[in-house]
Amino acid sequence: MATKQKSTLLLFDVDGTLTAPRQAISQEMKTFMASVRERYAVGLVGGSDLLKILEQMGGKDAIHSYDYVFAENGLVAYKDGELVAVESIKTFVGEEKLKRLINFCLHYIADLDIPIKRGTFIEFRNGMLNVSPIGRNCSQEERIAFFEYDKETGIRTKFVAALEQEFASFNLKFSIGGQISFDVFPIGWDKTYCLRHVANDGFDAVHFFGDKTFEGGNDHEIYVDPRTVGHAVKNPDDTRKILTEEFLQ
Ligand code: M1P
Repeated sequence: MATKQKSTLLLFDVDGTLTAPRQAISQEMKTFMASVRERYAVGLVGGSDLLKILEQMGGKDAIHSYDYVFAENGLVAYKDGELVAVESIKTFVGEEKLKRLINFCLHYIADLDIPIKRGTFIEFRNGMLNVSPIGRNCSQEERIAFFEYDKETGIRTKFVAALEQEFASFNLKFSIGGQISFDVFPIGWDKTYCLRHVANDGFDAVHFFGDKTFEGGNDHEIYVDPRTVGHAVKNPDDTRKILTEEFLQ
């Protein structure tokens, strides 16, 4: 077996790249990623918060299964299982602006006539807000139904357009990355944010793998960033195929 190429970092999006959306990683993929880590430095960068990422990656111990775990795009950053940085949207944007934004979202959702609504319409995270018209505590079936409904009606796209217009001066990014929600964070706090945490770690190359690399997708900025070599994948099987063919020979 080749020795670990410590000078190369492989960074992976989570949903749609290592797992099905919001689902747990398969045992097969978990074992495969462990074998990749024998040869390369490996990191995760997800839009979700840490709890959700670790849940998907097999539980709390998963923090030790990767060299880096970047939750909320790297606004919450772990290296070798240790917390190294946390950024706060509250401090950065300020309470007054946040309140206006949250009030607007709650009014907008209240006026939305969609088939069903559940609870947790806004999830307040360290580095971002996550806004969901149906509510985050919908069931898996309700999630899929909303995703299909949204594809037909563009509920989230219209919501984002209204926010972009109303809050044009706030320098915020509204990013549709998953199935039932969108993320709100200051411009620049997309997945490229995590790259500052590896900049001084001596890597010759940083490869990024993501499924939403198209313009408007939440993997786009880091995929096209000159500091990374981008790989667009279709799903976890495709990720494995590319890694096997291009990195594990
Ligand atoms: O990782 C992509 C997105 O996953 C979730 O989106 P949803 O619940 O809408 O499928 C969220 O955690 C979101 O923040 C994240 O960007």
